[in-house]
Amino acid sequence: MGKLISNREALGWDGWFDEQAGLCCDLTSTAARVAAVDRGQLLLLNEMGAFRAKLSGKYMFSSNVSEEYPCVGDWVCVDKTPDDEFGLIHGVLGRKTSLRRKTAGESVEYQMIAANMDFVIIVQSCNYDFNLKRLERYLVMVTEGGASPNVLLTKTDLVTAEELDSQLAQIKDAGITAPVLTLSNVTREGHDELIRIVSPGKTYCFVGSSGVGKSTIINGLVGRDVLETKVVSGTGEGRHTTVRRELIVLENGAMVIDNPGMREFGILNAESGIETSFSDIFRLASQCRFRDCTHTNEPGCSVIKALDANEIDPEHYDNFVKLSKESEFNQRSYAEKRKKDRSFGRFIKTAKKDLYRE
Ligand SMILES: Nc1nc2c(ncn2[C@@H]2O[C@H](COP(=O)(O)OP(=O)(O)OP(=O)(O)O)[C@@H](O)[C@H]2O)c(=O)[nH]1
Ligand SMILES: [Mg+2]
Ligand SMILES: [Zn+2]
Repeated sequence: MGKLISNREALGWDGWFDEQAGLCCDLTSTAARVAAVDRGQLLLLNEMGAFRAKLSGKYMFSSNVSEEYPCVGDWVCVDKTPDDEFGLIHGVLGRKTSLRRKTAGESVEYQMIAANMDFVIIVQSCNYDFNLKRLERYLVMVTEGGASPNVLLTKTDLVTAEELDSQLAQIKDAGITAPVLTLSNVTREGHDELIRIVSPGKTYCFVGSSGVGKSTIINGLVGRDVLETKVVSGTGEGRHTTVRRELIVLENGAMVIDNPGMREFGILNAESGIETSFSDIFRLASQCRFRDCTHTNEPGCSVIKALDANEIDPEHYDNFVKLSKESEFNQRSYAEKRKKDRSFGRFIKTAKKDLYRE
């Protein structure tokens, strides 16, 4: 993180955050960007440099869902004098964009992955990891969070030109309009194009399965091995080399966020993301007979009509139905859980009142 930061704008700050700061920071505190979150302490960056900070007790008590805690890429209000070893964080500024997923397993909670990135680079390796359904799932969540998605296919040295072409054609046929890049960290083909794309002051978040080459790409952008990388088995199973998310400022002033590989990427409340990623289906849906048509078995459904006429790809349609159902189901469970949490909160409050009245 050798790059000297001249001002907050260099870290992605703009007028939008001025407004957010007005809502949560007092005059004595300064803003800083979260570069890493470790157990109990955070690494922050601002024009004073890199420094460590902790959450104030008050902030910890007032926040009860994990989404409210600062994550990589967040802007926070922090108090720190030159004598303090740690800064003290009082608040998290509103997020301009975010990337979050449903936590693994049964629970219905969001897990923040990163915040305030301009672009999310969805990385798939073309030798074993290429999967159109998973790509669509990522695209839904990225779009939902407000950042622009890019697709990056790695390890092109391990497949034939025909295989690569077929994958590119599949992406195009699925109606995916996000820019697609291809790259090999071995032959370095495609590297210059990636370097040309990353601009100063912008933040790029790299996501994808374990072993697809995320950290290798970032090392390539930095120009030296700042991140650990490891050889993976043929299928990429069972290993996670990167264990923490980290924001790195490149020599040219662009910022990149490395992430641990993701196995599961559950979606929650992603209607507008689904609408963007499946815009062809949504266009047809506006002509369905019923406004609440689920496009599965209703009469007068123009989506099913197009499917029967072979105008939309059956797999694309199946994935649309699956993601819509998953999003709706998770959203319903989430709403129920929040309701329960709230009534539990009220119960605690009345219990406390009763206690003090005695
Ligand atoms: N053949 C080939 N190997 C690559 C390429 N890119 C990365 N690798 C290798 O793939 C392995 C995994 O790369 P990493 O960069 O650690 O993968 P990662 O996505 O960061 O993995 P996690 O940190 O576990 O999420 C390493 O041995 C890399 O050297 C590539 O373009 N071609
Ligand atoms: Mg890694
Ligand atoms: Zn319909």
